[in-house]
Amino acid sequence: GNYAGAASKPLFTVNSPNVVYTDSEIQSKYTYRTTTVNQGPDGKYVATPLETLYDFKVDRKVPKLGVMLVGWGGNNGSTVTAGIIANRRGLVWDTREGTQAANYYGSVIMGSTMKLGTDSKTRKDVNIPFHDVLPMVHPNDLVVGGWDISSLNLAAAMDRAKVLEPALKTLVRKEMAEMVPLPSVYYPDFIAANQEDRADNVILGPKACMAHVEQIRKDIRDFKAAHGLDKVIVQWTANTERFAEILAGVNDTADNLLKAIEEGHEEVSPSTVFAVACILEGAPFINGSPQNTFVPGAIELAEKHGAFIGGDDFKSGQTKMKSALVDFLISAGIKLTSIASYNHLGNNDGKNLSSQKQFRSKEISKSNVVDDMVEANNVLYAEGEHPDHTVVIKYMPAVGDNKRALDEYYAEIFMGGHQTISIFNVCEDSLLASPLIIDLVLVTEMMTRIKWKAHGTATAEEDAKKDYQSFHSVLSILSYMLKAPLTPPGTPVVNALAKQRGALTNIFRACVGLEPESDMTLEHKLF
Ligand code: NAI
Ligand code: DG6
Repeated sequence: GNYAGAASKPLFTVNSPNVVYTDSEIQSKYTYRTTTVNQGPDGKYVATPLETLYDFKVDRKVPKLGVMLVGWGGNNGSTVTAGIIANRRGLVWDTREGTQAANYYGSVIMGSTMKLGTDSKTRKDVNIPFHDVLPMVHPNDLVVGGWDISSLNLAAAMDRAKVLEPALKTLVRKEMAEMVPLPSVYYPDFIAANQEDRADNVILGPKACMAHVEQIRKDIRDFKAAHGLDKVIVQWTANTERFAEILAGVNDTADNLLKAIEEGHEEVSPSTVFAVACILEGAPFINGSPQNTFVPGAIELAEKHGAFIGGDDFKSGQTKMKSALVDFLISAGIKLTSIASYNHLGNNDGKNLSSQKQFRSKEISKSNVVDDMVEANNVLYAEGEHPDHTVVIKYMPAVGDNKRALDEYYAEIFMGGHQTISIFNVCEDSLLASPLIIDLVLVTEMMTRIKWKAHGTATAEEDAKKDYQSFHSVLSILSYMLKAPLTPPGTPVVNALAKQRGALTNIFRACVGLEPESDMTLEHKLF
């Protein structure tokens, strides 16, 4: 792996006049080829191939990275922390089925591979770990901290979560017990009333104010200094909040949002206060829950400060399956007509979601995930036509973190026939979410070290003088890990899982001057 601070020797190098490796950077010239379309008055289309030449540069220095979780003492927060410790220490523990070793299963970056190319001799694919495509932080090197409105230390929090095996908990208990969440902001109206008994670790004051923003900024700075970190990334894995109302003059612009915080407006949520603090502090902020943390004013503020944000809502079990299955059905030309999705779960997330307003946030993020696939198929669906889609979530304490998700997909096939697909998905919710938390951190950090500039808008000399820029503040590249991907204002949302992975893979490839993986494999067809 790569160790913090070192630009370690990469697993592969690219042999091309367009790619230059220096000690500190990988520089590439990359031609992005796309297609622009015009519709004529006769309704016919003209498709024109378009080329843009970009310079990319990747900073090769892997930083010492901290991650601060809001909701650190929750099921996800305690599970991901124990998981990182277990991996870092290479732990092996007893289970009733035998020994189990720590792993990063479920992490795209740590557990999956990417085709690098075709072996010149054997003509077989050469696949490499995703983590080796660019010089990325290794999760074992992450320093974890964060906030929670509950004061339990992380060892007690992992007991409360009831996710991990006792033998593993024993091995990490000492280290976990020394980790105590910082006090957090708590505005009771935003989460379920049934959470109140947890809130014994709160920064005083029941609604937004600048003092809260400043306290969070100070917490980030102190954490950075205490651990000698180069960068900190903050992630919301706290309770699902209700939606904030979008109000003119309050959260519609960056200036209004800052004013609303100063004036203690009641429609500013804790998660938005965290987002604002992170944006002002230059720490990337990712929202792992469904609520509208990124009100228009927060997005504008991020753009103004060139700060990275991403969201919303981790896409772990049922929805990940949905965004793959619906992609398959509709791409196969099968007319999906309804999806009925039921969940029951018994963890604290389920308890919070048993309250109507918080459920509504989740219902929205779980419901919009097929829109782009339906809209893209104007053969099967008329304008405005949409499959029926219902989402039900019930709190069932007995099943704890072992969420049950039952889905029925009903589709119309050839000549009026029907296909019914029924899925029963059982999984430990936090064991699916933890690797996503890691991926979101690793990819976000990587994006802070990639810069680009475009050619072709001026002369070669003027192109050369242009400054490099960062990607847009809203990191839609994170979509694969998120249910309701946030995209730069005015740009489309992509939910189809294969496309989301394609974007992630191919942007990483472009940064080292490699063509997108097109899967055409002409080398195996034209010879
Ligand atoms: P949890 O309820 O166990 O943990 C949430 C933690 O946040 C609690 O410890 C709570 O005390 C704390 N908290 C609440 N308000 C806070 C605030 N203002 N500041 C700091 N801490 C605060 O829930 P879990 O299972 O860890 O899930 C966390 C979030 O992630 C939920 O919103 C859930 O909907 C979302 N999520 C979880 C997925 C999963 O697969 N586990 C997938 C998608 C989203
Ligand atoms: C039940 O729907 C509770 C939710 O928090 C989900 O478990 C969580 O959002 C994961 O959802 P999904 O659809 O990605 O499995």
